[in-house]
Amino acid sequence: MFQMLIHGFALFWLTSVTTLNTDSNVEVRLLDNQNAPLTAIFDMSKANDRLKQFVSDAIETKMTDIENKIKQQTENIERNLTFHFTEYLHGIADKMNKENGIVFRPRDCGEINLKKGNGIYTIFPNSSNSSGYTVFCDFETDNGNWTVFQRRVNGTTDFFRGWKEYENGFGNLKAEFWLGNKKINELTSNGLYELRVDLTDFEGNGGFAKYSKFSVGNASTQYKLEVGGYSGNLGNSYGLQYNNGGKFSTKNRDNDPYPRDCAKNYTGAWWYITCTFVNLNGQYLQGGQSNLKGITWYAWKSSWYSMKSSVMMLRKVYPPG
Ligand SMILES: [Ca+2]
Repeated sequence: MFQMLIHGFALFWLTSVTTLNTDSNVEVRLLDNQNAPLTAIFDMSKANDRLKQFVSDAIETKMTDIENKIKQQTENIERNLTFHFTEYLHGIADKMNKENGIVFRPRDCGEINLKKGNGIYTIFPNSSNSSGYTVFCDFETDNGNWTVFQRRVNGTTDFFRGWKEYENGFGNLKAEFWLGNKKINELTSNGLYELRVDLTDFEGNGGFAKYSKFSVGNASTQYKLEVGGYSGNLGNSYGLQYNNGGKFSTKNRDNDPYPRDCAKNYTGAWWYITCTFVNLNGQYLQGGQSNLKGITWYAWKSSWYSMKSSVMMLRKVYPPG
């Protein structure tokens, strides 16, 4: 009879245990409350250890089962979250790729995404020109993002050239070059641009001029210069401001109002008027000679001192707001 009672209790207990589920603390507590008198009865009645072991094993098995279920559920949640997160990341990546269709066609050095230091990059200033062309980008000077369009360093490249060559450009982007009036026009037509000029002399001094407004017109304007908003230390009153509104002239194309031919007199090619205080495409002269045919910026030296190096570069101005 007693044996049967024990079995009855055990059965009741096991039934309770088997109904236990993961999200029911109430049932666990209930079970605990039931365990206390049961255990007491077991102890008092000296129920056989085998049954106790059986019950204990049953609980443990169930707990392990619950544990596994929780583990599985957690894994499912993790998997779902990972899946959704991955989907989300793919979504972002796709969006970025679409945008990169534009980003990977930078119109100037400022729009280049992967800036791997100063050097040569391909840009696409004109949307109708699908192949683009290469330019030298300066990402270091004055917060970078400059597209370089002129450089003189040692006189290895002849700059006393004709109209077509100045129109299309010449020289070596890594050394001395003129990017070309067509390209300079195209570049400065993409918005508001600023100009920076860096010069060095043969004594180790450097100077710069910045113009907050810079553009070069198209061929029909004879690549007319518009420049304004000077800052820097090269000086402006006998600087480039004088050339504002000037048409471009070369040794075989005289567009200047001077009765004679400025390009020939100054052995260069520039936006001469009558004629100029700045002549950065003039002859490369060694050792700081004073000669108006040289690479000059009169305001800086108060003379026709010919520079050791010259760099001209442009950058898009993003108006605030
Ligand atoms: Ca003339």
